[in-house]
Amino acid sequence: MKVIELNKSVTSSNDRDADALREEMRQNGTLLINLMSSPGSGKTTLLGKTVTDLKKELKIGVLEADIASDVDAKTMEDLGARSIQAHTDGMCHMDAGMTRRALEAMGHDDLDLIFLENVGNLICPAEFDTGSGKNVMILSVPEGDDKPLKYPLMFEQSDVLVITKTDVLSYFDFDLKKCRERARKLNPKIQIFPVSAVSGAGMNAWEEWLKQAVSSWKNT
Ligand SMILES: Nc1nc2c(ncn2[C@@H]2O[C@H](COP(=O)(O)OP(=O)(O)OP(=O)(O)O)[C@@H](O)[C@H]2O)c(=O)[nH]1
Ligand SMILES: [Mg+2]
Repeated sequence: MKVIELNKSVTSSNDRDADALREEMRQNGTLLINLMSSPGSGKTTLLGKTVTDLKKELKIGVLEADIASDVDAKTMEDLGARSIQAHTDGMCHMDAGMTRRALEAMGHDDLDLIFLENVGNLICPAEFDTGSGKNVMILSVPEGDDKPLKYPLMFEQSDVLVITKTDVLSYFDFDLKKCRERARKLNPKIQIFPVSAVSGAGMNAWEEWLKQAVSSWKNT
């Protein structure tokens, strides 16, 4: 298992670095997806199911960013994705320079799709462009339907909202309709996929969106 220790990028313009990385990934035909959410919302579980379902059709890599440990990268490798664990030196987000270094250490030229599992929290990752082609956020049912009100930037920055753990909806007062309305008020273009990575409900629509996104990324 490869582990890379990253520290804060020293360049002055993260936005410029992010644009340059995005352009290179576009030239290479590799879609980088920045996956953001709270700790424990279900990123690794969703990715595990997604990799298992799509690995015959797409070459997939996963960059796992955490403050410590390598458990998530090990899980991904066991499921058949190329993976690297990036340690962020205590930082609560990935920036474009850190993402580039992790990509280079993993090796990515032959991949169709790469997920960056960002550090778990709903604040800092939304503030730093990683150079990804798409931003995807996860909100899980136990976290509550009020999160768009509390963390608006994350919802504004995301192309897709995956609402996960829908298999436990009946145990919580999570209002799917209210959550959709709150997210769309902040970001009218956001695409929303309710799923359960455990029962598999809704996974098909999310995976179809991914395949479509990879194909349009290659053809633009
Ligand atoms: N019921 C249910 N549990 C889920 C689902 N997805 C994930 N879980 C559980 O939620 C817990 C956390 O899942 P992870 O996938 O590790 O979450 P994560 O976002 O990767 O966590 P960090 O990397 O620590 O931020 C685990 O116990 C999973 O089994 C789901 O769709 N339904
Ligand atoms: Mg994880």
